[in-house]
Amino acid sequence: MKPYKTPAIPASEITPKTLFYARRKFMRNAGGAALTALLPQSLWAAGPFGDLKKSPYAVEEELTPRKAITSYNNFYEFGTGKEDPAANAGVLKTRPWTVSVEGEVNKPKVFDIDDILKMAPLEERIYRLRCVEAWSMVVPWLGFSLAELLKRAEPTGNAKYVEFVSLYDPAQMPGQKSAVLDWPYREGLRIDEAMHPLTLLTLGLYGDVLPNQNGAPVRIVMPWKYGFKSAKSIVGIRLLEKQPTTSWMKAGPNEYGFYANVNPDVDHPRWSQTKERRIGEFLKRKTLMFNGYADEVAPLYASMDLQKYF
Ligand SMILES: Nc1nc2c(c(=O)[nH]1)N[C@H]1C(S)=C(S)[C@@H](COP(=O)(O)O)O[C@H]1N2
Ligand SMILES: [Mo]
Repeated sequence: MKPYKTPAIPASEITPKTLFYARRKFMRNAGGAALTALLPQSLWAAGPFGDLKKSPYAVEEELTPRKAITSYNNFYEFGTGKEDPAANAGVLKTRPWTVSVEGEVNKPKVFDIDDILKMAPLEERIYRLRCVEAWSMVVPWLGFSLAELLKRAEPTGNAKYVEFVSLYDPAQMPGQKSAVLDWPYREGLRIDEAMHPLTLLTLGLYGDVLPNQNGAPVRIVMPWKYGFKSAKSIVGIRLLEKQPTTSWMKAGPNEYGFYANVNPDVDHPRWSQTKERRIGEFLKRKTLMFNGYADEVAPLYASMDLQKYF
């Protein structure tokens, strides 16, 4: 992994949104509590999403600049370099787009992306994202709990796991011509993890639709797990009785476990997970258990050996 430098922001990028963040920071420095409540929505939601429901799950941390979130990515379908997705994902056609929900459900469904967008009120969720490569970001996502979508398909009593399948289309995704991963990208969760309200079906960031390099038109975001669990550009969700094998488990079974909970006490075989570099910062910070979401999610793993189920 190459060291990351925050790109300088050109004058053309100084938009109302940028001003908004400057103001937000100023207010925090001035000691203002409940700062989001004081801010005009109009500056925040300069994108197509006017009414954003306030989320109880947003962390109050300085946001990673939009420029960094959209130019330093992992999206191997578009290449393995951090700058490849921003350079190559522009061609991805995100309409028409459907997401099928199938398997152990009473009502299998194929949802159109434009219906998903209207399915539930969009919330802004400011989440930490911790990559397994020991860097992190703070991202203002837009979306709603995945449970909202899953419940419409009525999972059966046999639905113990959920599998996410990303788009397979080598004509649009040049990275799929290489066998670096077993395509299509597949990820998975236990059903209780998938139904947890923190699990976000994500449709946008920074008040706008998802940029292609961040997984347009729809992706998952799992804030307490390493970033690779947050599958991008998904076209299928399968409810299963048995635990699926994910693309990363196939690529490196000793390195990428099924659970992949952020855990500073369990090293990756090739590096420590005790610290992380917040993109844009110089000094490393300590990695938090479950990426700081232990109060919410530790009960899901109460009886599990987290060294074994890494
Ligand atoms: N389909 C797909 N989803 C993916 C990946 C990928 O290569 N392909 N990379 C993952 C990894 S390793 C990370 S860290 C996050 C990065 O998300 P971001 O680029 O929006 O920050 O996406 C995850 N989702
Ligand atoms: Mo990652």
